[in-house]
Amino acid sequence: MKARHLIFILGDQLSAGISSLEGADPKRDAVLMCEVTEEATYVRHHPKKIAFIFSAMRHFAEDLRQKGFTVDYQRLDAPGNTGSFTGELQRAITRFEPQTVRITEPGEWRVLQMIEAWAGMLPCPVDILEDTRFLCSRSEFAAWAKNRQQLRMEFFYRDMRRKTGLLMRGDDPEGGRWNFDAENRKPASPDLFAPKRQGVAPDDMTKEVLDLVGRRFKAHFGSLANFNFAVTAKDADILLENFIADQLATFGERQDAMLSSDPFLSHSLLSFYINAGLLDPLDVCRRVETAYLAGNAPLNSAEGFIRQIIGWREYMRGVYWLKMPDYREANFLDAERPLPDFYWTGETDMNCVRTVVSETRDNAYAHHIQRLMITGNFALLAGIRPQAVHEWYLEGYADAYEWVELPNVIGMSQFADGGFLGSKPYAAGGNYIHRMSDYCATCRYDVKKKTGEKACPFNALYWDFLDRNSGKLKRNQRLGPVYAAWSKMTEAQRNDYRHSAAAFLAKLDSAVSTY
Ligand code: FAD
Ligand code: DLZ
Ligand code: SF4
Repeated sequence: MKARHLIFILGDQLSAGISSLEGADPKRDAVLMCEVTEEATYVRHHPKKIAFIFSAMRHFAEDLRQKGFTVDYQRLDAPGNTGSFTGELQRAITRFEPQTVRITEPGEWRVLQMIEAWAGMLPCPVDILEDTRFLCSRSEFAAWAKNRQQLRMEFFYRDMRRKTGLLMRGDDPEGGRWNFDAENRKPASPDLFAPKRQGVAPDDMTKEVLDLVGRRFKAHFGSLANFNFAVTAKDADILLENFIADQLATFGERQDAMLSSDPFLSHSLLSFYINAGLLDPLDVCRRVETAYLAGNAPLNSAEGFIRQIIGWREYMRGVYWLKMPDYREANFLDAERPLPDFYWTGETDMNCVRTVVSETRDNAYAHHIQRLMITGNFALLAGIRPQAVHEWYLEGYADAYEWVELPNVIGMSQFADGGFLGSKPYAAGGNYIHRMSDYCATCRYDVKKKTGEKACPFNALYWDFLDRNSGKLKRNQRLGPVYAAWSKMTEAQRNDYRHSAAAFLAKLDSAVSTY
């Protein structure tokens, strides 16, 4: 078949309404989708993430065929698969001889560079279309950010509320406040009556993918066992409905809590589907708003949830495109320690870190506070190189694409951008973890002890981090009270912290990653 447009759909563009398909004509246009080694291995993605994407891609291709489209779908193990987007596109062009290639702008800077290079090497033009699944385009965000010395999510979020009308009463926010976070910082206890989380049993197409991924990506960190992700928009929608019915009401109050017996608490587990295109972010928010308006969820839950999506998610994307490519190399605190081996093995006596790493390995998921305040916080305090931390997150989570993962890691979690994205480092000692989780109760370390071999390592590391970085952080207004507390300590106390941290870090350095 000769095609008018060859429409190239990437693995995180699985939305029926994707801009590259707008106005497409099944009689005249063809679709290209391809599984390629380059995408699966440029970092060693978690096998569950690869399986999710491949299976969702195969199901999406089937849906397009049902709609009458010719879909050129190249499986990873298809004979002749070149293993790269560029190679697969070149092969497809010889088959379809299209007048133009159409593609929606990719999520990652790396892929955009690749696509922009196609213009000079292909026999036809390449149309790069805006990704209209985001509320705020790249240029709109750049205009918002222009002339601001500091960006703050909260102000951006208010604009997105006004733009969408979500939870608005005329010009005012529902409930008289923009943000109900103060009500969302409670610890949790196990909820024995919580409805069981529903997953989706793999169908034959998914089983075939699981077999392929199990064989090809054995060496990657992570387990394929108990794969139960939705791989179609229809099933993702059912999981969204379940979340709204069963968890949304308690989302707010349990948002910052961590429990050994419950890796998911009241979180939605929807980021995989939103990021890959199976769920539309604005539609998700509208349905949450409807549940609130119907009296099925309190405002602190609905507002908190909607803020994560139209606030944080959009803000992260905006910052990513504004700051790339330099953002990836940012290292404001000059942190140079390699990533410890236990980020891959989970073998550490720190119960909190062990739990989160093990859950990440098993589920390709950890919730926000686990990512921020356990594995992220530890890396920040220990001075791990931000780029190594970035790679770990990009590999470990099934929802990880650089546009959202990188600003969360480099900016929010590691403060490697020096405060461009957030106002202070998310650094905390053991007390915070003890207050928000039950991890400390069964830990070999004592969270109440400040220094010494038995003391919780987060305690001395916290003060040592502030001390080590005081030249760069001392003037940060939000850290004023902690630096005041540090200066009130006796020199002997301060030295105690320094020595304890040094002893711990020396042990850490003898166990660096060999993965
Ligand atoms: P919920 O807690 O139910 O939240 C609802 C939705 O809000 C999520 O599905 C997601 O779409 C959005 N959201 C919440 N927080 C954020 C945020 N900070 N940035 C962007 N969107 C947000 N999120 C990713 O999607 N991909 C990543 O690779 C990723 N890496 C992260 C790395 C670190 C160090 C940190 C601190 C956070 C990261 N996040 C990332 C944000 C957040 O942790 C996840 O979006 C969330 O845990 C996904 O689980 P959920 O769907 O159950 O979220
Ligand atoms: C993450 C990923 C993986 C593992 N594999 C593929 C693939 O084989 N084919 C594909 O089209 N997309 C894949 N993806 C998603 C891409 O990495 C993603 O589309 C780009 O990084 C742009 O965000
Ligand atoms: Fe983590 Fe410290 Fe608590 Fe152990 S005592 S679980 S290391 S915070």
